[in-house]
Amino acid sequence: MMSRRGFVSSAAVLTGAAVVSGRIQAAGIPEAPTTRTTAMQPPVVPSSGPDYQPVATLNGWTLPWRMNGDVKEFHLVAEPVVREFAPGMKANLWGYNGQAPGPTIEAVEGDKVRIFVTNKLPEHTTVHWHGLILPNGMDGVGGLTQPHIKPGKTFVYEFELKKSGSFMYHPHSDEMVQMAMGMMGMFVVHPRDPKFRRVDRDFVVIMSAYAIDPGTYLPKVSEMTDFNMWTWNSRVFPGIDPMPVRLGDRVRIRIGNLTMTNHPIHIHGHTFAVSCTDGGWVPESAQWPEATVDVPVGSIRAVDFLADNPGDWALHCHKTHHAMNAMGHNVRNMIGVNQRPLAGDVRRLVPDYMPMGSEGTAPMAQMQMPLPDNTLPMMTGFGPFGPLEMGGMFTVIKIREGLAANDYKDPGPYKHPSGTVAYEVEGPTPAPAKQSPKSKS
Ligand SMILES: [Cu+2]
Repeated sequence: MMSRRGFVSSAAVLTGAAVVSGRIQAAGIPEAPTTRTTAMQPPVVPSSGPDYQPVATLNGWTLPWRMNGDVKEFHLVAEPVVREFAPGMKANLWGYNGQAPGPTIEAVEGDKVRIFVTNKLPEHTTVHWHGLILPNGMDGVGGLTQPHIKPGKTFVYEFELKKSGSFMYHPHSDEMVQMAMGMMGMFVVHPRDPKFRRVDRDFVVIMSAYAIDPGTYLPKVSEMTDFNMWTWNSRVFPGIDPMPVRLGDRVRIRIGNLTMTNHPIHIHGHTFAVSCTDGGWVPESAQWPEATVDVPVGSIRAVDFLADNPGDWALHCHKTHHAMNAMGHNVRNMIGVNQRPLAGDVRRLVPDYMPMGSEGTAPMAQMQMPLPDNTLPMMTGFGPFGPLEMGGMFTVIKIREGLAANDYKDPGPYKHPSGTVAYEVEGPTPAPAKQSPKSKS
């Protein structure tokens, strides 16, 4: 990732010209930082202006900016990108500044922002600022509020951030294709009052879904229902960063949904409450505890919780097909079916044939089955006790004592205090006691 300090200082030279003319000239466009890494970049601590707790974008980054007078300037470049979903699978997507999703934009309530958008796609685009209150002509709906941004052209969006909260950006132009190709990002506006709803760790996840046939690289953009890659920040388990958290931290997870269905997001070992939506902050008096929060299509739910229970806690979509990778949809249910007599016949035609599924699909997660190129196992990932049999929208919140404030390194597996892990009964299992008819009351 480029150095933000270098970006800010080189940009200072350009200050002035644009402000005087009122209309931006091409020479006044800030450089567009780009990154190709899927490793989470450290949160960008504010060096000027009001203090805030910067967000950590899983497998992502925050877009650097420059100050031009009293305006914060950003530069998004819409372009084709290659995104690794997890080691072993890449997809040809469209995104911003080298990645899909695009970088998270962070600013402060009351900031004036100027966002340059350069189109390097083969077709026109726009950017809609989802949830933000702004002048109609800055809303980014192609054809309705502005002309489309043609390939090779740069447009400018300028507005003041009227309120803090959790927002998104995405095209409002050939939406079905451009969002199915991965074009989206989060837009976090921090409160001007540094103490307002302050947390110690603030994670950002945007959910997108893709239909990518095993062995291929390109999403099927006209798919409406049958997606097979359910992603957080265009990553799937085990490619999704864990969330390292210090015991006692107040934690926020902002979850945006730009897929075509809802996602009930479930936390283990804790309860959380929805603190913010893409409409704004939820008053504390209107919150209630939950262990699962449904994130509807085209919306954001930010959940807050106190990390008071150390361990490795799963966080995942509770739709089981969304916590697995491709190939899960057309498997026949063979549980209880004796396939042995048939297997010999099939092997005469297909010598490598292996009957599977009579005892469930867990055995598949334990063996390294041959897969087409660029295809992830349906159920995968290993933990200290064995296979996790997961994929898709799944990660682990790792709550540990004594982590440093800005330490987001994976602390490794949790060391359970002795006597706190489920264990096997020793000796033969006794037959269950039968209830006698007489004991019925
Ligand atoms: Cu889901």
